[in-house]
Amino acid sequence: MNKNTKILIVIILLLIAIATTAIFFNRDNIEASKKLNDNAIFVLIEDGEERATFHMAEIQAIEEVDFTATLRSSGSDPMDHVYTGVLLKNIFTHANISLEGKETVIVTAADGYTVAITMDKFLDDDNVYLAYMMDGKLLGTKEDGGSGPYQMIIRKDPFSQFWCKFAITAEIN
Ligand SMILES: Nc1nc2c(c(=O)[nH]1)N[C@H]1C(S)=C(S)[C@@H](COP(=O)(O)O)O[C@H]1N2
Ligand SMILES: [Mo]
Repeated sequence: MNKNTKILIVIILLLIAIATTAIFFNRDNIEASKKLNDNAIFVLIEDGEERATFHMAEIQAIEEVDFTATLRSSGSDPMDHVYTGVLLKNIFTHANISLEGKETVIVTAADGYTVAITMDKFLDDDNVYLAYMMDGKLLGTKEDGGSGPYQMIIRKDPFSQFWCKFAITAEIN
């Protein structure tokens, strides 16, 4: 074997090693994001105090509904989608948190985004949802280009900035 052939073989072996490592890391990533979805918790806060945490399965067990809403994402035309989720107020009720005499609900996201919801909207029977699926697919995380695992949707709101992607907590005051 001449010197050039040896160098070529070393380079090829290195490339194979790099590719293999990349595949392994990617597989880890896929598993990690799946876990993140399954383990995704949503926290309820009342007057500054953490009152309850829910996993996705627990939220799904409350009262899962399908509803349509118009997604207004920047850079694309408004699009109707079927979302799957639970009325946000039902999650509070499920945690035995009273909705009476309260003034606002504030939803906070993993990226620091917050949305305040007035009580009249919040108490509506078909408006403020915590969704985890769109068109039958999990919303996914910010890391994999999704808008979840949870997204707060105000379906009657014409202003898309009042929806909250990557929602992690809701505080009632
Ligand atoms: N967590 C989070 N939610 C968010 C935002 C955001 O930056 N972070 N942007 C809002 C705005 S301004 C819009 S128009 C809608 C749609 O965002 P998109 O254009 O990124 O799809 O999400 C809203 N919810
Ligand atoms: Mo926006």
